[in-house]
Amino acid sequence: MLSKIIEKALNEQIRIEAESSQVYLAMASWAETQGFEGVALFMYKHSDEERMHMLKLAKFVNERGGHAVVSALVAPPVSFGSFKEMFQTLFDHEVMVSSRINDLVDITLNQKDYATHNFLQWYVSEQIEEEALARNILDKINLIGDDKGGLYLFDNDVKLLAETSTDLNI
Ligand code: OFO
Repeated sequence: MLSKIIEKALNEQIRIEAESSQVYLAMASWAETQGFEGVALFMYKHSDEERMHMLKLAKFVNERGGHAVVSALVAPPVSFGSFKEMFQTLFDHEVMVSSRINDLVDITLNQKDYATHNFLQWYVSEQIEEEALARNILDKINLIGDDKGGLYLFDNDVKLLAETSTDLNI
């Protein structure tokens, strides 16, 4: 049985994962309107992944006798400036999520809830991969800058990455 403190903290994480899904969906839509099919596909998949992260938490909360709450979400931006800015936003967002997961792990230790602590290890590993991938993409886009030809090739690369990966791990 979950304590009220853990239930509240997990519900907060459910909201964060849902907002992540919305942010990446907005990025996908923006990239699509700019004609960048690969980046759009990557972001659509990323958005689905975040929804999966959210559902995994919701099911865990309910299985352990709590109540997963579906809360109101902050609307994401409509446009993202440039691809460089967009991938920087993505990277910063993932760093923020990692720090929230770490806070959650801390709470489970304080509360001696080892089952939830164990469950959260999946998210800890996931965040290591997500940050690494986001950093990798950001490095590439920093190299390209605003070069149109480079961006075209970058879009193709990202498309390939999104198509070949069943789990983007982001
Ligand atoms: Fe990309 O973060 Fe979920 O966990």
